Amino acid sequence: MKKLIVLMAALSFTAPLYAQTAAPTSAAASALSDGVVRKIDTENNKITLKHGPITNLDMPGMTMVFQVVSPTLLNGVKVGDAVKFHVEKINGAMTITAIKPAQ
Ligand SMILES: [Cu+2]
Repeated sequence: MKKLIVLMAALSFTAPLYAQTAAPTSAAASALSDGVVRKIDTENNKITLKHGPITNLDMPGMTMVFQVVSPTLLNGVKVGDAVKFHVEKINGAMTITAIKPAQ
């Protein structure tokens, strides 16, 4: 039990540090992938995308649910939109850090 508490304390300490370093700085970190919005869940900060290959995560195209790093990211897109987005693995969850309608 004590071990678990120590682990959780360590996780909660490292999480904000990771969030700070997750800001896109390199080409790979800012790579945009193509997708189409299938569903938006503003209550849970989640979005379902049918996406093309995500090169920075070595993921082939599929339809899946993503977390968004901030609820405001969901304001600029709607169901049916073709979008460009960037996703990072943050604390084990695929998390969208940027998303915008495709031109
Ligand atoms: Cu996927």
